[in-house]
Amino acid sequence: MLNLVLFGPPGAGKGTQSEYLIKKYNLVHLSTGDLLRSQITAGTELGLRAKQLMDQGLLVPDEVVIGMIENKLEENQLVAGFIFDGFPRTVPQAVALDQLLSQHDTKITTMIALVVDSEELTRRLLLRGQTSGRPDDQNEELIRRRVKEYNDKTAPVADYYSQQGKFAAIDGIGEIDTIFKEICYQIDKAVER
Ligand code: B4P
Repeated sequence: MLNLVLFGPPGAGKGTQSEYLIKKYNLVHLSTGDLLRSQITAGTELGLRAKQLMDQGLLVPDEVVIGMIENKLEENQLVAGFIFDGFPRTVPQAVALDQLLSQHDTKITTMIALVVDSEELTRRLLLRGQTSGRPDDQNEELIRRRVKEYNDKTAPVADYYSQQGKFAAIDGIGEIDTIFKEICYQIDKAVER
């Protein structure tokens, strides 16, 4: 199986690149952000609790997102692989993911990190906020809080994969197609290892 973690701060291009990657490599796309937003739309209790945190630019509790991923792995047993988009966002989530994958006799192939500075992230997210209807994209202070949350809690996840020799960083500024080609190059290299 090919199991990718697509990593980076909010607005780095994870969702954007995932759309191309799932087609090229025939992967199942697991975006915890999308899964949480569908719970919010469905008006579930979990969705209501998550919305309160997401609207403040904060992460939702680890056990909530780990449970969602666990369910999705159960539902998709005979697939070519997964792309994890926006997950893991904390080291405990990364540890839980390794455990879940090993129960399914598989593991992470590599993590690809998209590197984008905070000014460009703010510009992109405010632009997306004009049409996305996402409350967390509509206010500069909130976007800065999301980036801070990323730097405090999520950035250490890169070290976790780096220590396993499964990490590649890519410049996330530039043409979407150029970035996609660089990601594919890094994936193909990791598969050959
Ligand atoms: P997510 O849905 O994961 O949202 P995101 O970080 O904003 O990234 P996204 O993938 O949507 O954006 P992209 O970079 O593609 O998370 C939302 C919230 O959910 C979190 O804040 C948190 O509260 C919660 N959550 C999710 N997962 C969690 C977890 N595991 N644990 C705890 N909480 C969790 O794109 C951004 C914009 O940039 C787009 O408009 C795109 O068009 C543009 N763009 C992309 N590439 C570009 C390029 N190369 N040049 C110019 N623009 C580009």
